[in-house]
Amino acid sequence: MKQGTIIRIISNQYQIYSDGITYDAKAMGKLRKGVSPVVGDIVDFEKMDDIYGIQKIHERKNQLVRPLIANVDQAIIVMSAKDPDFSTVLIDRLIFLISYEGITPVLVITKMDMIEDESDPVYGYIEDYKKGGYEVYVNGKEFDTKDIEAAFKGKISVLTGQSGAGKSSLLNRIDNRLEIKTQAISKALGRGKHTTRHTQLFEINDGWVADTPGFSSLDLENMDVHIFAHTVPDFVPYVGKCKFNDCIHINEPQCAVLEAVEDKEIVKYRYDHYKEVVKMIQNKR
Ligand SMILES: Nc1nc2c(ncn2[C@@H]2O[C@H](COP(=O)(O)OP(=O)(O)OP(=O)(O)O)[C@@H](O)[C@H]2O)c(=O)[nH]1
Ligand SMILES: [Mg+2]
Ligand SMILES: [Zn+2]
Repeated sequence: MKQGTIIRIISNQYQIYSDGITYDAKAMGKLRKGVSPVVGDIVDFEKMDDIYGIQKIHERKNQLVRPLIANVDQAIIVMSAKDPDFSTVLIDRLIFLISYEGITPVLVITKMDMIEDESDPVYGYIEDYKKGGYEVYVNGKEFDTKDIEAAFKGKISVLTGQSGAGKSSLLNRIDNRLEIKTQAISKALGRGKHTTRHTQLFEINDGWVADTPGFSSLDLENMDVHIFAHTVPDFVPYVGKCKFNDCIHINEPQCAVLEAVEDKEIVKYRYDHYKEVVKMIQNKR
């Protein structure tokens, strides 16, 4: 029996990477009745007559639904400085979603080559996110990618962000042998479809990076406001310090998060994005 990682799925054909070799395999009947393997799964497989069969899926550390991928160590939020416009609302929605799933968010701001004005507001936003405790990388055409490659080392990373943000282009810049299809945004957005359609893992720096069709909206139906209040990374240093254990940092007395916003330790617009999502979750119930 061999063990490997599922790096790609095309209809019911699974590509498994194991010890430097990629195998094509099928899911065995006994598996298919229960859970289907997804990209990122660690599986046991063996040769059956002329094909390889997946016999067992190892327990998942976590799982994202859109994109469908398991065992993610970190999610790279790719946001363009412009074209499409930089949006703190979008970044924060993705941070909330990813953190709620127990996955660490990392930011990459692309298309910085298109920013000419040194006083562009994007620089201020980058500082705000750094201050919030996030790892932030900037990139663009002709930029060096060494720092981002180092961040991929030994991990399973998933790229996420709106269509046209430059996710596939970033991977091509890191390794030009990948030759992933990219497309000018006017076309991509005009059709309302992503250029990248399938989730696939690429090997970069002893790690795996998933290029995905990207954007995934908040699944408010399934979000619990109390869990949410404890998983926003910016708030983590403060949550234990609120007067009430079940504080959701909206209007409770002696709330350490509200005090931090007051003291400008937490950036106000970022707190407001949190508050909007709390209201949205509450209105769903
Ligand atoms: N100037 C500049 N253009 C870029 C940069 N990154 C991407 N682009 C352009 O932006 C467009 C969209 O890039 P893609 O890499 O296809 O975007 P994506 O995020 O993979 O989009 P989907 O697959 O649709 O989700 C392409 O025309 C790229 O050439 C960059 O850093 N600088
Ligand atoms: Mg793409
Ligand atoms: Zn609080």
